[in-house]
This record gives sequence, C-alpha cells and structure tokens, in this order.
Amino acid sequence: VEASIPEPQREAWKRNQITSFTDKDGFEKEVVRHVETTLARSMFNCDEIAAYSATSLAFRDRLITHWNRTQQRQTYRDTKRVYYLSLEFLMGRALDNAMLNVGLKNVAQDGLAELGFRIEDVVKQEHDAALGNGGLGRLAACFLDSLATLNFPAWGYGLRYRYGIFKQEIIDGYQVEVPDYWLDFNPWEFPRHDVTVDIQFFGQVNKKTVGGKTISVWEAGEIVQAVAYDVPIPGYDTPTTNNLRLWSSKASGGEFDFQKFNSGDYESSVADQQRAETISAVLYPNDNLERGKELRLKQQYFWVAASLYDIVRRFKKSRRSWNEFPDQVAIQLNDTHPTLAIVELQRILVDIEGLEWDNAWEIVTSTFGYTNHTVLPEALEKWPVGLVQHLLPRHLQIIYDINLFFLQSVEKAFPDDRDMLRRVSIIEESQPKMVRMAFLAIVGSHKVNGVAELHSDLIKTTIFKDFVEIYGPDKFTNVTNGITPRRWLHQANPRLSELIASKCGGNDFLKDLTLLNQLEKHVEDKQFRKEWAEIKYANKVRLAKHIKDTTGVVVNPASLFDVQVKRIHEYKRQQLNIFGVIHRYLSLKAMTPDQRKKQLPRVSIFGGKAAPGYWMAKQIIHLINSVGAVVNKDEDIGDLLKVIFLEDYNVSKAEMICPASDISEHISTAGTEASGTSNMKFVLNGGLIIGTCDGANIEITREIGESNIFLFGNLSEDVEDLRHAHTYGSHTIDSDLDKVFNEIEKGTFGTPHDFSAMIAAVRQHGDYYLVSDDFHSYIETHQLVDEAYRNQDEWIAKCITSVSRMGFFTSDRCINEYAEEIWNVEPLAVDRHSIWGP
Ligand code: CGF
Repeated sequence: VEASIPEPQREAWKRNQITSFTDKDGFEKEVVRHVETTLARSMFNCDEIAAYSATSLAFRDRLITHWNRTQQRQTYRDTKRVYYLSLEFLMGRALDNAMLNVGLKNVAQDGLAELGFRIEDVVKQEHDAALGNGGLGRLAACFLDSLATLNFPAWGYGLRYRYGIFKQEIIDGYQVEVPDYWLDFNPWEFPRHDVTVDIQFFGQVNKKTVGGKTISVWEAGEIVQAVAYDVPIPGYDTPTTNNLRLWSSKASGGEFDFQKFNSGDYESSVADQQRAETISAVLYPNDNLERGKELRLKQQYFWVAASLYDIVRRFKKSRRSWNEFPDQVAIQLNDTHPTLAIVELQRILVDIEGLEWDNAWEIVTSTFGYTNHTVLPEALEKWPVGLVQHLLPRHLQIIYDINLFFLQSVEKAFPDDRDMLRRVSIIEESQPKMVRMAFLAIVGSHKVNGVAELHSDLIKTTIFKDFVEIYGPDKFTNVTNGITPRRWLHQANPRLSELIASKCGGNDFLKDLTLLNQLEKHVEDKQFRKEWAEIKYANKVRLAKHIKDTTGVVVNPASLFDVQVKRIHEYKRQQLNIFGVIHRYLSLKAMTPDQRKKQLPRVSIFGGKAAPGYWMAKQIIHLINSVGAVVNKDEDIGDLLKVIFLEDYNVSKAEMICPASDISEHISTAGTEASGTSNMKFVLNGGLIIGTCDGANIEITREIGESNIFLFGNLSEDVEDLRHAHTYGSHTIDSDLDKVFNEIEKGTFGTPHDFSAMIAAVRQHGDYYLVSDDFHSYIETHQLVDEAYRNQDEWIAKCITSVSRMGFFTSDRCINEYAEEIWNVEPLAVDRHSIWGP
C-alpha cells in the first residue's frame, strides 16, 4: 500500500499528520476554532447550542482520524468484515457517548467550564437520533458500540430517515404525534456525495443471449439515487472507530425537470424529485407490527440494494474469487426487513457476474445470518406477490426459483408429507398470494437465531418447527440480547459507575462486565450500602424534578418509584399495570386515615409511544392519564399514590429514568416478549424488577437468583390452554379486576365509554393477553414488593447482589457469540499511531 505512493509525497503526508487534542488547552483551542471558523460566531454570541456544535465538531475531528486509521488498517489487512443490516438504529445522543468512549469527558468538562459552559447543559442541546421504534433499533445501536469496543471490523447499514420516530405530545390525556425533524444540524454525519448508487424499480425483465448463454436483464422503470452518509462509531477505550452508513434517497440525474419548469409546470417539475426523496423520508412508526405498504417495500429494497452494491464493490477491490466471498463477508439480517438482500445478492451473482445458480446460492447462504425478534403473527412480514412483481419483477422470479429448488429438496426428503410443502412454501397460497419473508430468510441463511432462550426455543417449536425438521436443529441457535454498559451504566449513571469502579479495581468492568461479581463481597459493607442508597436517591430527585417540570405534579423522591417505560402494546400489558394502580387506589380509599398512614407511598410512572394507527394502545395511554388526573389531586391519598405519564419517551429520557427506578415492570403475557432489553438496563442500574416468566426475565432470574426478582403469572406453556378455555369454556373474571372495571364504568376516571373496548377485550373477547388470569398474582406480588421495600437495608442488598451478577447481559458477550457461532470473524486491533503494524 505504502509503496504505491512516491517517497517524497509519502514523507510530506506523514510530516503533516493531524494530531488530536489530548488535554484541556488543546480541546479549548479546537472549540474556539470551530466557533469562529466553522460556525462563524465569536465569544460574544456563542450560546449553548453553538458550544454543543463546536464541542461535537472537536470530538468528531478526533473520531475521524481514528475512523480513517481503522478503515485503512482493515483494508490493508484484508480481513473478513461483518455487515449489520438494520432498518433501525436507535442511537440517542452521540456527544456524551463519544467523550466517554475516547476517555476525554473530564478534559471537555474543564475546558467548557473555562469557556463559560456547564457540560450537562451543553450535552442536553443534542437532539436524539431516533431512527428506530424500540428494542430492535436500540439493540442494533448497542451492538455497534460493542463491535467497535471489541475491535471487530464491522459496518452498520441503515436508512437516513429525514423524520425519525414521531415526537409524542400528550394533550388532554391523549397522544398527539408531531413530526421529528432532526437533521437541522447534525455534526455526527458525513455526507459522501461521491458515494452514490443508482437503484432501480419497476420495469420489466427481458431475456438476452450473451456468448451463447441466455441471461435475464432487468430494464428499470424508475431509477432513484442512494447517497451515503457516514456516522463514526467510536469503541470504548480503543482507537477502533467503525462506520455506520446510512442511505438517503435523491432523484437520479438532476434536481428537477427543467423542461417542465421552463414551461411553467412548476408542481410537476419537482414531482419526481419529491417522489425519490420520499423513500428515505420517514421511519414507519410500528413496533412489532407489519402493514404491507408499497413505500415500505421500496425503502427495504432501496436500502439493501445500495448496501449490497457497496459491499460487493469493496469485495471486488481485493480481486479474490467469488467463492471467497463468504470468507470475507458476513451479513447479519436484523429481523426480516433486509431479507431482499438474499435475493439481490443472488441476482448480482447470477445475472451480472454470470455465476451458475447453484454456485451462487452456495455463496449466498454461507454469507447470511438471520435474527428473529418475534413470534407475534402480526409482526411477521409478508408481501403480496403482485406488489413484489410490480416493484421488483426480476426479484420475484428469483424468489420463485429459490422456492422451487427448496420445495424440490423438501419433497425428496419428506415424500410422505404432502402438506409439508404447503406449510413451508415461501409463497403462501392465500388470496392474494404472499411472499413469507421469514421463510425466505431461513432458506437463504446458514444460521437463524432468536434473542433469548425461551424465545429461541419457541421459534423452534412453533413458527419454524418444520424448518427444524428440514435442516436439523443446528441451523437454529440462541443469542440472548445484551446492552452496552458504557451507555447504560457509565454514561446514564456516572455516580454509580464510579462507586462500582471503586470496588471493582477501576473501570475495567466496563470492558469485562463479569468483573461486577467483585461487588458481591461488599454487600454487607454498611458504608457502601449507604453510598449506594444515596446515589439512587439523588437519581430519583433528578427524575422528580423532571416530572415536576414536565407534568406539574410534585412527587416525593422517598416514595417507591414503580416504572414501566416501553412501547405501548397490549402484549406488554400496560393495561394490567394501570388496572393494578386503580385497584391500589380503591384499596387506599377504603382505608381509615390511620390505616393509610401505614401504607408505603408509591409513584407509578409510565412512558412510551403508541403506534399512531394502534387505537387500543392509544386508549391505554388515555386511561393512564385519566387515572392520574383523578388520583394526583385526591387529598385523601396525597403522596401515597401518584400516577405519572412521561411524554415522549426516548433514549435520552431512558438514560435519566433507568437509574431512578426502584422497581420496574416487565409484565408481558408469557411467551410474547422475545427478550426485552430494558429489564437488563433497570437491573444494571440498581433497580429490582417485577415480571412474568417471559423473554430474558427468565435468564435474569437464573443469573441474579429467584430471591432478587418478583416473578408472577402464568407460564408460556399454559397460555394456549387458557386462551382455548376462555373461548370455548366459561370465562370468569377475577373479582378484584371486576371491581376495577365497575369503577371505570361508574365514570370515576372520565367518560366510561372511552374505556369500554379495553374492558370488553377482557370480559367479552376472550382476554387474549390473560389480564384477568394474571391479575391476582400480580396484585399479590406487588404486596410483596411493598413489604420488601420497607426493609431498605435488605432491599439495597438485593440491588447490589443483582448488579454484581449482571455480567452476562453485556452486548459484548452477544457480539462475541455472534462472531464465533455465526460470523466466523476475528477482531483486528488498530494501532493508535500506525496502520501498517503486524
Ligand atoms: O426486539 C423486539 C422489540 N419490540 O423491538 N421486537 N421486535 N420486533 C422484541 O419485541 C423485544 O422483545 C426484543 O428485546 C427486541 C430486540 O431483540
């Protein structure tokens, strides 16, 4: 590499190598330079936003030198890379994370103070990068952090939505959606106007004979340009800085139709441009729900086609043979959203590169891995055949061929099971016919994984059962989700992180989370417990202030903070929680003042967005707010119960809420929550959890011990029978729950009609989510929580013990498992100073 550059030039480049700041003075110089030259401001008009921008630019410059070095090093060593394809990356804020990961937050804090700013205020200026709905997108963000921290050569590929997840406002107790335009000024992205790909849509497929061989040629009906935007991803305590490449859509070949413009037809002159830009305009705001919309399919193809073009272009530079492709490239499909990548790679290899079908298919299936995140039927993607045919005619042909060869092999292996062919066909013979994306993903990948043990078992015994028979069990595996302790402890809870470091021999636990186990020997240490409790209290004071500022409600930080923050969904059962809150309220009301005095004060805190089209979820939000409106001003009750709905839950709010929770709720109907990851965040921040035997709750229990978690409710193996009994047998509602319903129907919390569907879902429509079946044990278990909380000393001991046993839930462990079991890639450390090392 080096030899290709003439000696004198090489020397000139090396002589002028950029040096990054390492101390306060260097940092201040960079900030002032950016304020004055990049932002064209001065000390006289540098407000907090300008200070944020300049600080970010100073850190971005630093990251970019490392980013360059990382990329050059990987190219030079020509190692295998991982490509993580995710339609969502819920990154949150970048500045705080960058400062901590490069280890210079103190330097920035001192520098900013000298320049007249408080670092907390500066950090708060940043708009969350909210390019995701919930757990799936945040998992992708945690994985990027771990990939870089562990020095894996890896790229993320996603879409650069102009509007991320909507901003939620609560008006008169109802959710109102407001667009989230977040790109006003984003110092963390690099537009790469030189990295563009033309993406085709529509058109037709023609057969042509070239050199005696008949090939399929796809003539496009529309071409849209993909433009790359790169976001540097710094690892913690390593120079490795990986890349997240987000694609933005643009009209191909010119800005707008000049002829139409000149003839005065202004509106249609920009129509093509607008149509092209619409592709990357908005994130679909659904979590665990798929609606077959053409624009969504367009987004998916646009993104995977651009990404694959990029990956193939990079591979071709190494001049290796195609059979080496899987030795150089591992592509992970985050859910079925990128499944078209399988078809696109087959198309590139067969139609463009001229490989034989079987050879190409071998390469394709060795390259891809697929992660499933849900068993919920409404979330499993299916596309109408007619829509795929119209938008991607050549891809539909390839899908049919993949299916044909697959079904032929199934028929051969299972000659006596004719129905098997119908069950596993990638094409569902319904009206209209549908392409089953999960089946395509399984057939086109060498490994399929679920995201927690229970979930991975469930997919093998339910939705993918036939495929386990066809391929054998080894193709299916489990990688239990994890979270990055850098963001979810060190950044979100700096004081607790510091206290832990003081007992665990420094900050190494942030890179090896199993070192937390050293805390356990300090559980009995009174002083340590006291400091632990003080930190929790301070975090609660901070949240109480936020509650006061945003809702006007004053809450007492000495109360038990009971938190449920996540997307609003019937399967996550916020309705169970609010029914439980009403039950508590009624019990308190029925008490004498003396009895009340003995009760433990509680604040029930909710937060989360409902998909705009999910009516029932929006009714749940409305009920929570309606209950809050009554309870919070009830003088009989005072501090004994407060009900809060926090508006616009997002990553940066989660960073404030998780450290402030005493107990958090993870109460999905057993078997419905694939993993959950906020359960891990809450425990890692020294809170206990109440939960069902679902998703990762089960493994959390295994790790921290049954005495440190409050489990309740029916088990997943009983769910089907219970549902069946509701529908075909007699269904009696829990008597306490019935009282709650009666109170709602009396109008205590506003117009009863508003909530009648929610009640009918339980009473009349089969109670699909088993709210009534679990109500009694839920209430009883909350009583146990109250009792346990009264003994603060033991409570704190439980919290410390739990944290000490959370090492398993780091996303670093996940990434190492993926790397070994699925990707077969090795880390590649980057030298801080030279890319040319061994
Ligand atoms: O993925 C989820 C989340 N809602 O985004 N699924 N999807 N789709 C699951 O429901 C969670 O249980 C899981 O933790 C998350 C990440 O795997």
